[in-house]
Amino acid sequence: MSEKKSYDKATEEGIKKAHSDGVETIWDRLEAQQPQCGFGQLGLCCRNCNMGPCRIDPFGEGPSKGVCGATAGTIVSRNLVRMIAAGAAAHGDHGREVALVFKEMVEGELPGYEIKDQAKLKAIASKLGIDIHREIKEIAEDVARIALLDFGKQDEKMLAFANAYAPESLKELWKNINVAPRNIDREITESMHRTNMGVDADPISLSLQGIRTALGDGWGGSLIGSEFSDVMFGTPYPVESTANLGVLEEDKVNVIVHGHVPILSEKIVEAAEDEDMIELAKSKGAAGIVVAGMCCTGNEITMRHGIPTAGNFLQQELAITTGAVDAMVVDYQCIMPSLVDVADCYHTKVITTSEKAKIPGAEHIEFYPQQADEIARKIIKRAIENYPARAKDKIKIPSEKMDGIVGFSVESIVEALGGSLNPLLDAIKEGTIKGIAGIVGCNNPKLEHDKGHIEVAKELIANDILVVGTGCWSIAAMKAGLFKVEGAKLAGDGLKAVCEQLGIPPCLHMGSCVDNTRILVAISAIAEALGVKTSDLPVAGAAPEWMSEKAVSIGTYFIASGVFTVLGTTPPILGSSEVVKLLTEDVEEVTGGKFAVESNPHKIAGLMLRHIESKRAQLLGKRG
Ligand code: BF8
Ligand code: SF4
Repeated sequence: MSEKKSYDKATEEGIKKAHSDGVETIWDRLEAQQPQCGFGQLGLCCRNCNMGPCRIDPFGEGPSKGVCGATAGTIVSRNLVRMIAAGAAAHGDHGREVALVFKEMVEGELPGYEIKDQAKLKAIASKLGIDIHREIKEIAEDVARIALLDFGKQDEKMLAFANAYAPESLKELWKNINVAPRNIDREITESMHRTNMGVDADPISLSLQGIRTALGDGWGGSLIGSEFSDVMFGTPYPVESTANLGVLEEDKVNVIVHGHVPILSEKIVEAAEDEDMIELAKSKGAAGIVVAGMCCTGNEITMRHGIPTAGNFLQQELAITTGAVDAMVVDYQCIMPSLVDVADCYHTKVITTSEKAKIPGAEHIEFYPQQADEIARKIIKRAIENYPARAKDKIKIPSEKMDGIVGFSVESIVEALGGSLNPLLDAIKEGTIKGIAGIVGCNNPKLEHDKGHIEVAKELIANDILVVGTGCWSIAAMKAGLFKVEGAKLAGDGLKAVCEQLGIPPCLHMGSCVDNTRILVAISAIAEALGVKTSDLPVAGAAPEWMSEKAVSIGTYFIASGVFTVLGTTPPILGSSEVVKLLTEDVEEVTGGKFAVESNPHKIAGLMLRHIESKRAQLLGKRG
């Protein structure tokens, strides 16, 4: 556990406020959990059947096998595959929801939604081999059908989306080692089947299924989520935004949207702009309405509309402790059940909206896309009505907030480069930009909040590495000023010159966690343009503060797509040297990517830099 809780002043202030108000936070609960279970940390406990729970003694003194005979390697790899399956399920279910809303919209059943980006729809259709010289509705129907089939088709062929988006070299590799994902849901189901008592016991075969499941996420579930969101809500283009708890305003109704899916948050943003809602807020004594995002649904609405972001994962409780949040509206994923306990000490209404994610003590207003506008207005109204219930003496909003530019989709990056990737490729060849790093993922109270995210990014840009990223990293980067064009002053001379010429920041916000697929798409396009494999590129990834099972799936699809990826917190695999060796060494010979585990930000950056330098040298050598 880290001594200092956060790198971010607003968060430190929030923690102090929580303590003085007698509110328990995530850091208190982490402390109460110490020491955490050693077997669990090593991945050595199994409760997959009721002959157990079983645990393996890592010191070789106690049992070396579970009741059924499962070894450390079997148990660790089974647990890992289940983590991947859960993460892929979260992303896949999100992607499915977006695709289903899209389908119903196309069928004319959802008046609240529309196709905002026809060009993007046609681009997706072209990739899928669909005839685009037809009515938009016909194209949309075909795209929706193919996407939904990727969740349910029963043949052995690769997902249509993976097949359409992944470079040939990767597809060939996946076929050769039999990890090409066939059906997003099937891979998750098969992972659960194989890890069930008495099925797959081989760490290698289990890990390969983990890879196949993760690929079904990155090149399937998440990709579908991102692409359909772009079609319905618009492909992101650079827009100015603001981040940190200081975006909340004392004299306005503050509504935080927290979670992941843009289906609801987009509508909340719209409803809050309605004249009659603003009038209603004024009638209650408020000067207006602020909608602010949190976590990835925050990323979704900031990148498309510049809506401010109140904070990342570890700031969710603290937002409520400002005493100024009138409603915290959540959909699903990364929402701490503790929010209702925190809200109990203030006036805040925690409103759950998804049938899939209810929290005891929260108010549930179920969201149906059929009545999207009506329900969004109802929620905003609820927040407005709650405004007069504030306890004035409990309100204290940290002043910190930072502006920056967000919303760099692949399309907008190409546009910023003047229509093709060539200027970027030239800069990489010349060495003005030495390589590209993706930094992604969560916060974790085991580490100093935001520190890894910011320090790794700063060190990389200082070494002329262009940094792109998503998720809670991007909120940390924004708060630290790394999304400002002036942030380029922290970059090395080469990167600085490129940023100044293009008017872009040195770190580019590519969206939410499902939008990691934008990074996959970008590196695939670069590899194809250079005529090399993704694993030949001067590219590296890191998740310095990850905590979610989704991050395990993300990391796994990156290494299976040829990217060297550093994990900042240790995954529960150290109980099996066989599994550790497989994922941090042997896999590289097969996919070209592998994991490293390192928590020190300076060392994380060092590992990434070394990898990028060596790939650069090889690439330039190869290309003569
Ligand atoms: O999907 S980075 S804490 S909010 S899991 Fe969650 Fe992690 Fe944040 Fe986004 Ni992603
Ligand atoms: Fe124990 Fe085997 Fe059952 Fe796991 S599957 S709980 S190791 S008996």
